[in-house]
Amino acid sequence: MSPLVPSMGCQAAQVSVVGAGNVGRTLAQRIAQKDLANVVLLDIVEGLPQGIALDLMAAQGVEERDCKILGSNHYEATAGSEIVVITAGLARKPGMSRDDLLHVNAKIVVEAAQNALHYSPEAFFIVITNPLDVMTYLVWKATGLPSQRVMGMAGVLDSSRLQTFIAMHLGVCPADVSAMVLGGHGDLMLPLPRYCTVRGVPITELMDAVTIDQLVERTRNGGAEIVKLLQTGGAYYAPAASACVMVESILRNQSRLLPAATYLQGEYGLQDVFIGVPCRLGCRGVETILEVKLTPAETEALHLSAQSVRKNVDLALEKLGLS
Ligand code: TXD
Repeated sequence: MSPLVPSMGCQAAQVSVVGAGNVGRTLAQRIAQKDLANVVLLDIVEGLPQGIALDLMAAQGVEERDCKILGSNHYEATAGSEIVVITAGLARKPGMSRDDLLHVNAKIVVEAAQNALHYSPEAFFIVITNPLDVMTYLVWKATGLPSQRVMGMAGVLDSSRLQTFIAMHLGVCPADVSAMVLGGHGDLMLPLPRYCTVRGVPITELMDAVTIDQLVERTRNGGAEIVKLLQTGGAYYAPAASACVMVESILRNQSRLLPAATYLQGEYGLQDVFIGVPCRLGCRGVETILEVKLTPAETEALHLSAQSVRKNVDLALEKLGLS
């Protein structure tokens, strides 16, 4: 019998996940479970990404999957990635707002993006680190990439939370609910009940205004509710699942219409800001921005959210010397 030699098959796609903490490692697990791509997990802590990667690799046999998962502390290992996901940075502690993380995470994210770009010049960047919309802007600015190749994950998560709360309230399957949350990933996010439906039926026909307001409020505080319960760290299962949907839409060119933090150049009356709006994500990254009709009050709320993002972008750019 001749010995087996490794096959020289086609090159699988590679996704690098910077930050092997809760979100990063859970995302790596989901990508592997879905057989989407090989994964490189990178972290600053020695041994951490290697240990997580080995543990995830050890599950490949029972999962009957064949993704390579590699852990490293060096960016060389990320070379040739199709997608780089940035989760590196600090997470919130109870009582902290996302904006409290601004300066420390800004430095981490900018360095991570520049290092990763050096080894993967063709990559798409998906930013997860908070404060999300600001970090996404900084990655775009620091890399100099076309805006279609840089996006932030938050809207998929916030919409999924609202979807779940609506389903829990009505006692229906979350898969039958469709929800839309736009705006920045913060207290000023903009859930849009008018665009939330259960199998096409607007929720405004299924519940009263007071109930809708309560579900919207719970969505706005969805992250903080979990931070308060956990006491150490924040949510990660739903964030990782949400990021995975974006990764999949790009890698498999699914053209899914997903709310993502994207660069606006006049859309929604906003300029030079990354904020969550519906985007078509495919093999060219952010391929289209969908402008849904907003009421004057909704437009005002979106602009307020954008103003708060821009204020923090200016602060961070100044501190980083990037302005
Ligand atoms: O919707 C969203 N966008 C979010 C964002 C949903 C959930 C979490 N959100 C934010 O993602 C959260 O507020 C944090 O800013 C990030 C990561 O959250 P996670 O829960 O994964 O935080 P962890 O478990 O603390 O992991 C962060 C890892 C940790 O292993 C650090 O060692 C690593 O980041 N880290 C670094 N890696 C590489 N390079 C540098 N410089 C670095 N600094 C820290």
